[in-house]
Parts: sequence; structure tokens; C-alpha cells
Amino acid sequence: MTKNYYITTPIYYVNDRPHIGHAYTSVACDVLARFKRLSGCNVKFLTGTDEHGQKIEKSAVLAGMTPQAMADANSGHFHDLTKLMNISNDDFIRTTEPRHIASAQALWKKMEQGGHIYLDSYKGWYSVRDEAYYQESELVDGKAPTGAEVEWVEEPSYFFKLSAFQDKLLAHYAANPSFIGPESRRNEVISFVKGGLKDLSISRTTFSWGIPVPGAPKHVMYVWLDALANYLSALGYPDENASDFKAFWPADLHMVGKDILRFHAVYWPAFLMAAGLPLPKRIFAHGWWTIEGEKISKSLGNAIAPADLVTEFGLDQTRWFLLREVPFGSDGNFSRERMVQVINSELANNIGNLVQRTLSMINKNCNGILPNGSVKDSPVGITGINFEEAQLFIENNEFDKYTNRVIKYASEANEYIDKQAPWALKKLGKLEEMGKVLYSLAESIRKIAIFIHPFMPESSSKILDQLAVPFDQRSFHHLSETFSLIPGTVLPPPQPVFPRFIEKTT
Ligand code: ME8
Repeated sequence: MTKNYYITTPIYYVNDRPHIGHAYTSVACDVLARFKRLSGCNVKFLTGTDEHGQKIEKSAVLAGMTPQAMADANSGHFHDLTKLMNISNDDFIRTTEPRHIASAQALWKKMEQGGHIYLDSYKGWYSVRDEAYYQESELVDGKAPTGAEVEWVEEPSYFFKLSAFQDKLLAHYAANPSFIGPESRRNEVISFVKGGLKDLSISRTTFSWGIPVPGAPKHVMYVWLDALANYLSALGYPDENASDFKAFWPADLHMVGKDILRFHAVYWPAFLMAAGLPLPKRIFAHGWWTIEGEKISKSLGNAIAPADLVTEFGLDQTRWFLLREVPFGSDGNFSRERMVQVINSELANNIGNLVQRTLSMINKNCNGILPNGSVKDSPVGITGINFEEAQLFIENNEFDKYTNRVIKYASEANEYIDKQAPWALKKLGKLEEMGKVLYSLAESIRKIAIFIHPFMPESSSKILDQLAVPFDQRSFHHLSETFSLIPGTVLPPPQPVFPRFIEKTT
């Protein structure tokens, strides 16, 4: 039976344009979605934009726009980002869409019917930038622990009985060790919950840019309750018989940045428990990027537009670098110098060189016809990556380990080519031996191309095209010997795949 797999990115705030931090999360999810599709799963991959709340309303006022106009413009930029980065999302949800509004209100009603919501008034600190409430004791020098400004808020508000879920949450974390990753973040969440949970204010009355609370139109829903509901809205909730809801809920993975783990690993499961819905299987919090050592911020003006990277370095090169540079889960620093190094050493000099040397030798010395050989002779792949291992890395969100293995595989193939020196075999007239060497290299390249597909789909296809691999034989199932390259196949003329990046001198 085909396995269903549902993966989500956070939905991005529309008060600003996308930067590489957003591209990072979306590319990571894209790699996972593509990996799952290539493994034969039926995938639903959701992304979108978070458009309500005080933060958006305030930014719109500052920009002299209506919140809706700001949302439309910036949601468009996030939508463009999916195209730019070759993100294979199946849906793009906007929280201003009627399907979402209906779903968020239905979720509210479900929680209310269960007796988990009550009316009171909120008095305390709020950070508009974080869209979060803070206790007095959490403030550091009068600011939120994130460094964001806070303001004093006093207003009538509906509350969610979060305090009643403390034990249930702890029991869930204990029974499901992979519910939160990585481990260090899981521990942080557990100690936060153990520290005690207070009831949560889930409606606001001092502004109006939000989803009206059912039956209390003076209140708008707290933007995080509104936003988290997106993961259900896209599946057709509240229709629990909708085919997508039946197939894809609970989600397999909510991918988030570490900044928003608490909302996903504490509030969201409690909301779902209150509504009687199953909980997502996993929430993974990745690290935070800085740029040349500095926090990405509007005021520093250092945000790198993903389009600039793609234009200068190439799409697949950018995707590869983002996931390659730091162990997923850790913080990373974007350095242009490192990006050039990685592109040149791993893509141009390693994988690219391997493909280029092998295919041009087949082109020149074998008239472009794949020579005789057998996978049995294949020297590489012994310590190379295999599917089971790759799958494990993917399940654990260990992109660095996955890509390390691919690079190792390509390095071994390059060592083999140097050692066997097919050009020397040609000179000695040992054409059959030369053919065998080239065949086994081509077969290794085929495997490398399949393994890199989730990370660099266009380059993978370009390589597989040059090996004349049929379109319907490019998934993990086709790694096996049964689908190995057929000697005698006419190959198209070779094309460079990963050019060396040369710094422009002005
Ligand atoms: O938090 N490094 O939206 P958001 C790495 N709307 N990742 C980064 C990053 C950086 N410097 N900056 C942003 C929200 N991100 C809410 C989410 S979900 C129901 C609602 C990524 O626009 C990271 O994934 O502030 C982070 O969690 C997300 O962008 C936050 O985007």
C-alpha cells in the first residue's frame, strides 16, 4: 500500500519579503518531500503565508497600505519564492482565504464545545514582533527574551485552559520520543512544560485584523491559533471526511525554525487535544542563520534575497549549499567565501568533474555509445550510500550526513578513475578494459544522480538525461541492478553540469 506523507513549512508572515532564512526552511522541506516521492510515497507538501495579526496591521499602517494590500503583495513574493527555489509544494495556503477562516473558526468551536475556553481579561506584556505574550519574570532589561520590544496590554480576552494540558503533554512527549527533534530542543520543551503552564489568552480586542471569534465578533482570534490551524485547513477541515484529511492527518512533519518551536510543540498539540484531534507525528526545529556573523535583520539591511544567490551562483548550487553547510538543527553562518568554496570543491571539482570526465571519454573514445560492462565490476558503491541508510538520514533530518555520503561516493569514483586511468588503457589498446571502467563509472554516476535528486532536481535530471536514463526509471526503486545502464545505448553529447564559479573582477 502506498504510504501517505504530509509535510509542512511554517506559514510566513507577510510584513516583509522573503530572505534566505525562509528559503532555507522551504528547501529543507522540499528535499524531504522529493525524497519521499522518489521512495514511492503519496506526498502532500504545504506552505503558505500567515497574514493576520497586529504585526501585519502595524506594518501596513507604517507602509501606508491596508493590511490586505500588504498581505497580497508579500504573499505574492513568498509564492514567487516557491517558484524561484523550485519548491515542489502541492498547495499554498493564505490565512485570509475563506477555506482557512472557516477551518480556524471550526477549530475554535470544537475547543469551546469541549469546555476548554473561557472569557476573562488579559493584563500583561505582549510583543508585537514575536506575536507572543510574556510573563514579567521572562523579560530581560524590559524586553522580550528574543530582544523584541514589549507593550503592556489590558483587554477582555478569551482564554484557553492550557494549564490543564501540562500532564497530558508531558505524557505525550515521554511516550513519543521522536515527537520533537532535535534532542536538545526536545529537552528544552520538556523543561519549559515541567516549569508549569499558564492559561493562554487566545483573543484580542484592541485591533481588528484577524479572524472574528465565533459568536463574539468584537474579538479576533490570537494570530497563533489562527496560523496553526492552517495545517488542518489545507486538508479540508472541518470536513473530517474530506479525502485529504483522511489521507494526511495527522501530519508526518511540521518543520519549523527554533524560534517558533514552543508554539508548535506546546500550544498546537494542546489545541489539538482540546479539539479531540490526533497530534502530528513529528516537529523538527532547525537552527538560525546569521549573515557574515550578524543576525539577519531589517534594520541592519543585511537580508540576502534568495533571488540574488540564485542569479549569481545557480539554483541547485544555492539549494545544495544551504543544506550542506551546517548540520541541520544547528545555527549557521552564511559566508559568501564558504559558498564559493563548497560550489567549487564539491560540485564543480568533485561531482561535476566526475560526470564531465566520464561522459566526455565515452563520447570521444566510444563514439558516444555506452561500452560493455557490468554492475558487478563496479568498484564504487561498496562504501557508497545505499537507500536504507539514506532513508535513515532523511527520517532523522540529517541532511549533512546524507550529502557527506554522496560526496564520499563521488570522491571514490574520482579516485577510481585516476587509478584506472582509462586514457592510458586506451593508449595501450586495452579497449575492452577501458570500456568496463567507463561503464562502471557511468553506473556510479547514475546512482549519484538519483541520490542528489531531492537536493538538486534540475542537475540530477540533466545528468540522467546525459546517461539516457528513461524518465520512468529515476526513482529509488530503480537504483537496483535490474535497472542498470544498458551497454550499447547511444548517449547524447555531454554538457557541463556544475561549472566552476569564478569571481568576477571589475
Ligand atoms: O514565525 N534562519 O513566520 P516568519 C533560519 N508566521 N530560518 C529562518 C530565519 C533565519 N535567520 N528567519 C526566518 C512565523 N526563518 C509565523 C509562523 S506557522 C503556523 C506560523 C524561517 O515569517 C524559520 O523557519 O517569522 C522560521 O521559523 C520561519 O522562517 C519564521 O517565519
